[in-house]
Amino acid sequence: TRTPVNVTVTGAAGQIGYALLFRIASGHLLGADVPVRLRLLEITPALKAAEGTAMELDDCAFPLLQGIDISDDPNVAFDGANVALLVGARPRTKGMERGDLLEANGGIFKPQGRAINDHAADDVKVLVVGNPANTNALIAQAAAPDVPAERFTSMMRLDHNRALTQLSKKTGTPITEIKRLTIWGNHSATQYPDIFHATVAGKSAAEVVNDEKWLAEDFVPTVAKRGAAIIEARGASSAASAANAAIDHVHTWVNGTAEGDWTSMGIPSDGSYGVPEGLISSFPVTCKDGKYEIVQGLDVNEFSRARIDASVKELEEEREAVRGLGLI
Ligand code: NAX
Repeated sequence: TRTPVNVTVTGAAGQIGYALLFRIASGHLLGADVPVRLRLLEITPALKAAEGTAMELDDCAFPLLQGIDISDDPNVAFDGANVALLVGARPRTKGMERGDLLEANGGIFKPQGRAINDHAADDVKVLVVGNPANTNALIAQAAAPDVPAERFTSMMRLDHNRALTQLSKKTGTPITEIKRLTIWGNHSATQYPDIFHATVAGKSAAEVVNDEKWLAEDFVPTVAKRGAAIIEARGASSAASAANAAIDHVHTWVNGTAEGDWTSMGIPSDGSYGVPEGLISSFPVTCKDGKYEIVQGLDVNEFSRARIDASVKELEEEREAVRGLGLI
């Protein structure tokens, strides 16, 4: 029998946690033959709710689930973590300025980064879901100097999946026939979903669509504002789709991208495509053997350049703000 993989999930009692944990336990995160041990981190007042979710996990009798630990101490929850899913965050509430939001999240992600640094397994892979995800990932990464920076990633896969479906609907092509879509930049309304390198049933997506007005005025804003549209419709933010994207992100990172295709991940920039080094920004990446690489050599046209630059500028401003707050 294989040694179980330790998967730490923060914000385990929240709505994404509720959609995520059952899929991890049933083998969708790492594979149908990989046993897992769940380590749940919650704040003290939510421990009881986390225990309730753990009771339901027990009641599923998942063959792969080797145990569940619950804690309100990051040093305990990240102990031996091979995969860390940082979902819990401080949401923006009415009247809150960006500086307040970043500061409140710094209070969460800095100690968690430190705990990962001190207690996680050597091979730890970190995915930050909690918003502002890219900058929260930067804060955690900066607090973990002993962990290779590239292990800290942020979730852009929900945006990527949203873009896939919009393009699939527009072109009447199944999702499986769409390749090489890219999300660039920040997980925010400035993100840029790029179809200029994408293919639809083997043909250039931009040529198949052939409608720059749709691209600029429909596709890009629909993908970028989808989160708000879900809140408007559902009365609550995306949860099952976010959990699904977290599963996809880690599964792809561990098991690889398909030949000839790529995905989108928020990762520390190496300076590629003019994105300042160190910013955690979304890039087109291929994954193999548990490692990712930025897809190099893509032509970036004027339409794309302006939008990538705008999103990267926002990330730089967030980085400046957390620097000013002493969080990185
Ligand atoms: P919920 O409010 O339902 O759950 C969050 C949970 O985190 C709560 O149970 C809370 O007690 C816990 N928590 C708070 N501080 C914590 C800490 N210091 N340690 C451990 N747990 C802590 O939110 P939910 O809908 O689950 O969303 C979670 C986060 O995902 C939010 O920040 C949200 O903005 C973000 N999202 C990110 C997305 C992305 O694509 N990157 C998309 C979906 C989602 O909006």
